[in-house]
Amino acid sequence: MHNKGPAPQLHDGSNLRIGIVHARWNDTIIEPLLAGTKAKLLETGVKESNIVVQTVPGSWELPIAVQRLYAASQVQSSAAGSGSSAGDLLGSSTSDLAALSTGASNTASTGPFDAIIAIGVLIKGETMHFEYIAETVSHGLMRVSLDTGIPVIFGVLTVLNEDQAKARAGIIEGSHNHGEDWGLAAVEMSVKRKNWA
Ligand code: DLZ
Repeated sequence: MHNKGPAPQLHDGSNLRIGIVHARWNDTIIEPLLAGTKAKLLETGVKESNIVVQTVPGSWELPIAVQRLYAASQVQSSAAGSGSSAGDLLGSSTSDLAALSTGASNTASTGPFDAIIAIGVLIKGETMHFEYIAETVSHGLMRVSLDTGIPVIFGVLTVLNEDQAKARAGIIEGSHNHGEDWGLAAVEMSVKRKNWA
């Protein structure tokens, strides 16, 4: 398996606040990707209470969710103590990934996110649907990143079949979990963005 991700850099995530929005399509692939992402965030020192996880139906909904989640976190930090949280804006999670997607971490912390990770799995079907969603979501996420000035990590697999997805989610023996790269990228880019401000 040649695809092992970027050469890792170690950065301290202990002062960071990270949002994750994931789609609920292809949840058997999403689940290990989300777990890999969270594992790396925690490994770099990001506190559990500073990781907010929200879900949307499909990848198409990721750009608007990332945009609103970030906006809510900004409002919240300027009106600290109001009792609302960025998590409230998108409602509570109802996915089967409940253990990873809900809990105290969704409401405990406040303040603007340093980065948001968008996770989805698009698997090509028989129509042009895949092409439209993949291209539009990619552009949408980049637009949100540049408009807000915060790193939006592209955790969207665009694959031709389920086997390719499994091979990028660490499910197949010896394969690399790309979620781990996304967690590390969020921390690295958050730290670098603060330094470049
Ligand atoms: C409709 C659809 C299809 C066919 N395939 C996927 C997919 O592979 N991955 C994914 O995340 N979402 C898919 N969706 C759902 C769309 O992203 C979106 O949620 C719906 O079109 C409603 O806007």
